[in-house]
Amino acid sequence: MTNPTSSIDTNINPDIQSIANRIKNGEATRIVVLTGAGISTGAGIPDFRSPITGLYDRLAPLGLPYPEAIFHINYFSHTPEPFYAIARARHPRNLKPTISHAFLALLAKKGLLHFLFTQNIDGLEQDAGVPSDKVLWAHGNWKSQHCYKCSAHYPDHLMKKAIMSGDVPYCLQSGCDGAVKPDVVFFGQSLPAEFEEKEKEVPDADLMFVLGTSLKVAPCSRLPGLVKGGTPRVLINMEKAGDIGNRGGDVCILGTCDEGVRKLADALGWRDELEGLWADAVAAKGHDEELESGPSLDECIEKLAAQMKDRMKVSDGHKRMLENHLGNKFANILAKGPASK
Ligand code: CNA
Repeated sequence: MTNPTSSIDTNINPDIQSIANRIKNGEATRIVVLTGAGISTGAGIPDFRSPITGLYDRLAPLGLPYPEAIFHINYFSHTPEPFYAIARARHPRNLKPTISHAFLALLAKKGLLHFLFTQNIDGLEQDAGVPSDKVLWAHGNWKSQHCYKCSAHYPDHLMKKAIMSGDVPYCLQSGCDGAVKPDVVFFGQSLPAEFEEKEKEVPDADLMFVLGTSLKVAPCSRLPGLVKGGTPRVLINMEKAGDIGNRGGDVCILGTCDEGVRKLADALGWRDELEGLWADAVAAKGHDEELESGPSLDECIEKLAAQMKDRMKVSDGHKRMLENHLGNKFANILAKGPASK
């Protein structure tokens, strides 16, 4: 069977062609890119906000106070269990970069990528070959971990054990009882200091690509607004996002990121080079057998929901026992009458 997305498109949309012409004519040499979870859904990592397939909808059985709670530092500080219960299924482990990640690597290879802001924590940009000095992991990544309380480093091999078992790892420093957290920026935490520096360079862009993001999480959501008026902004996403499309020069390529970058590559005449770069990156990605096996995300959620229900039953049981106990005591007091002085 032939893959319809793999054949070269000769019927190119004029908006896409105009962006490609800009690049081919040397009018776009300082390209700034912002990526989000939608660039990695094709690699098998669910995004947050897509209905049904997104993580927030799938977490519903847990009855969290609000879906973001699992990634909020305040919630994690007293209830880290849900985060670790699903950590193994969400760990980027053996996931391969998508052709969209390879497109970014190709921009870098051609000297056109000024800078990439990624909101993703999966590290697939680097796996695809984007040089690390061209990327800001605005929300951190899974590559290291520290105690959320005292910031002590926690060893990689113990972290891997925790992810495999789903048990919360705790700080090894004596006297500290803080949970260990991967160096992912949680809601309620600050972004890396470098963000403010790099943000200042966005107005220098002569083209901006925004791929796979709902633009609902600040401060990255404000980056497209910093691009100078008249400079083209290209959104490649399943749906409209932010105000992209409202300015002259904006182009919205709606659909999957992978389809969108293939169309652009066709218009640029880069298609074969892109497919080759992608194939090499996929082949080069290492493989960790131990992390490969394990329950799926939905199985992890189901198991945790059952545990939470059991705990509720226990606390309901305690409540009933206490009510009975207090009820009996109260009845005894009433039977004895008021205590005499
Ligand atoms: P989001 O709010 O879940 O939005 C994702 C966007 O991508 C939505 O507009 C979707 O319609 C769109 N989308 C989904 N799949 C595709 C696809 N194949 N092609 C094109 N568009 C698609 O996620 P954001 O990134 O906007 O929000 C920022 C959060 C998400 C950050 O804090 C991340 O850490 C977090 N996140 C990261 C990952 C990851 O590292 N891969 C996964 C899930 C969430």
